[in-house]
Amino acid sequence: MPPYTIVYFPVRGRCEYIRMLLADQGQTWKEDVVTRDRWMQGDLKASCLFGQLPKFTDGDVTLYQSNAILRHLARKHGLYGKNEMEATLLDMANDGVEDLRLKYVKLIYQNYEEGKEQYIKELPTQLKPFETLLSQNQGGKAFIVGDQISFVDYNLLDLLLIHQVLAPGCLDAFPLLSAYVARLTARPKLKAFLASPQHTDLPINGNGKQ
Ligand code: 6SG
Repeated sequence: MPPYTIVYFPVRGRCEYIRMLLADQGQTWKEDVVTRDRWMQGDLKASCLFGQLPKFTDGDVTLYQSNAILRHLARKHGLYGKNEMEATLLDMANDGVEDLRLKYVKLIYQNYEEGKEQYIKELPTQLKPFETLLSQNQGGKAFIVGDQISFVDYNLLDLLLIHQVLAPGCLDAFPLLSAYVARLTARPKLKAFLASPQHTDLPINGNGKQ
């Protein structure tokens, strides 16, 4: 029995960066898929700390909030930098990823038809900081911070992959980000996960938009 369980809707959504971390780290986990009908019954929602999914269990411990789950796994699996300074920079980078993810989620769930064009127009300004961060670390040839993979790399990779679906070619003007995506997605375990039905069969979002 794997120690980890992901309780979530049948989407990539706010679990795909957690799944990518687990898959790349050679971990197994159980999926407890919550259908719309199940969620609408209300009892599960009422039992969740913030009334939302994902819910994550690690043995006896139950966690909520996808970024907290990601950080928990980072601490357990040595993915939180090699010193305090790197951990600080990782926190900064992850908050940047979260800021753009929130804009993306707002577009997808609240403003897709009216907002997509403007969103794509402003996307280079939103992506630039990550190109800058990469450029400041070993000329962009490594990871987002330091010389080993971290939880932020999985979160940022997911963010970049979903934006390539929304706006194909959006990374073309960013050579370091383009090479970073190619490099990370070529990691054998991550590559196998991204090619598996576990990833490809799930929609990115819960409303069919992408
Ligand atoms: C939505 O926002 O899938 N959780 C979402 N929605 C259901 O009743 N800060 C935290 C974090 O963990 C954000 C959690 C996140 O990082 S994820 C949630 O629980 C609620 O609030 C996106 C997603 N959406 C699918 C979905 C949810 C509501 C409508 C579509 C599934 C289908 C119908 C109900 C459930 Fe549905």
